[in-house]
Amino acid sequence: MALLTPDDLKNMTDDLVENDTLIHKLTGFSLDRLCSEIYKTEKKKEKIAIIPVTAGCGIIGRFSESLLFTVKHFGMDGFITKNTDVAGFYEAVMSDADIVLMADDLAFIAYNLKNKKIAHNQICTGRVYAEILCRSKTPDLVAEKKALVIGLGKVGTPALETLLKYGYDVSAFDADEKRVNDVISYYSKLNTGPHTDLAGRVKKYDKNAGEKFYKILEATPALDTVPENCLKNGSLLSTPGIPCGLSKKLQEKYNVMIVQEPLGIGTLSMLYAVFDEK
Ligand code: NAI
Ligand code: 2YC
Ligand code: MG
Repeated sequence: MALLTPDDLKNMTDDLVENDTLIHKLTGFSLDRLCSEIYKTEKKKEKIAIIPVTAGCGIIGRFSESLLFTVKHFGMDGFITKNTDVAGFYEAVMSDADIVLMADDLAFIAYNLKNKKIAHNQICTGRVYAEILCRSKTPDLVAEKKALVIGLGKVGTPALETLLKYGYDVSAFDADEKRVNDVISYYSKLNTGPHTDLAGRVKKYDKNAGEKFYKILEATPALDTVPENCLKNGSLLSTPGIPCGLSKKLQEKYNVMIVQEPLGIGTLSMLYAVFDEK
């Protein structure tokens, strides 16, 4: 499990504001409106408690503060509990919180105490970064219903699923060859029963074939995972991956637009996943 570091979060507030502006330009929706569209939910006046958790590798500097910034930036009522862990959960409930946000090294969740909805960061992150690709409206991007997904882990897999649900043809790549083969064979078996719409539209990405993409999703913890020969001028890279998988040099050479932010976009997706239906 790739854990954030305080250094990953040092520019998080600017990153979130800049990405919100880019997402609005690409999709016509600000990030909170986009999340409301995705989940068909709306915030009311929920009180959101952020509980620092000391388990495993312990508290990550700036993590709770970054969550609080995200909550407040989008106009919601939030606070960080004074206590950590179980005492923090007790404090949240006694403070009449509606939603708790808390993370150990294995899971970062949002739990709505009132409607009992629960959301997982990796699932919600994969979904929102893929939705941004699918809903991007600039002329070239709209025409192309195909995408390249690099990284088929706990974030990349929900992203792949989201692209398929939009009817995209997906080229999939992962450093783990077995993982790629498992994903390809899983979807090729879906040509019977209720999932025929997902069947066969996933193929193994071949770096040497030189196929180019306007829409690329990267969800790996590695550098330089996006190959130059997949890029078009003006490609859109939607990537939760930390660090960024595309070099600055290639980004500038191909005028690549990049949606990338270390925590807030995924967190807002989690919150809208647990809000009440509209
Ligand atoms: P994971 O470990 O479940 O999946 C990562 C996948 O990338 C694995 O299948 C691995 O084989 C593959 N991979 C590793 N190196 C590669 C390379 N050089 N080329 C191609 N594939 C490679 O990790 P998870 O949970 O899916 O997270 C992926 C990335 O997203 C991590 O960097 C994590 O820190 C980040 N993340 C970012 C969030 C955000 O809000 N920005 C939220 C959650 C995760
Ligand atoms: O400060 C705290 O409360 C820590 N227990 C938080 C630990 C978060 C560990 N997870 C991660 O760093 C990554 C993030 C990208 C979000 C999901 N996993
Ligand atoms: Mg994010």
